[in-house]
Amino acid sequence: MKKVGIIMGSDSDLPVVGKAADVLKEFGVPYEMHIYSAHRTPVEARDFCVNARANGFGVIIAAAGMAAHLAGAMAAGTTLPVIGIPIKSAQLGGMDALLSTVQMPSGIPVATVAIDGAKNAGMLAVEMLSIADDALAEKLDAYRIKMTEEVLNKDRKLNN
Ligand code: RP5
Repeated sequence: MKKVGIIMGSDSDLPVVGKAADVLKEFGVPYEMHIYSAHRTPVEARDFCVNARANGFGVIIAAAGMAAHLAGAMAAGTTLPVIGIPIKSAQLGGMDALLSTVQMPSGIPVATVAIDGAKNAGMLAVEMLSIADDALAEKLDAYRIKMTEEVLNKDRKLNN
């Protein structure tokens, strides 16, 4: 199976970004995590995305806060799908990173999830890999069924 690359701009992003890794673990999807910044380590960030496909990656998740160029920089260096996670900042609450991540010029897409939306980034990566992996697609079906049952159980309890 292809790996997922999880790249974050700073170790301060890890408490949020770890939730994407938790999803990948739950679905048995291999991944690598790195701290590469578009601003502080541009050479390493570029090297990662340029070689990602040859190194066995199928999807890249890129998380950054503030002037968040990381996901866009990743997307510029690969034709693999890139999922962007805008990270909440103390100053602007994540709107800064959301706009920096989502407003990509046409031709270089970043599939942007919600501010701090690391769990959905992990889910989306699994869904992307499931296109070529029937066993993974079955796991996703089972996950949906379980989620539905959990909600309906809560609904039943509400009126009892
Ligand atoms: C971004 O700047 C990082 O992704 C992080 O969200 C933010 C702040 O980084 P630190 O100053 O905490 O390292 O590049």
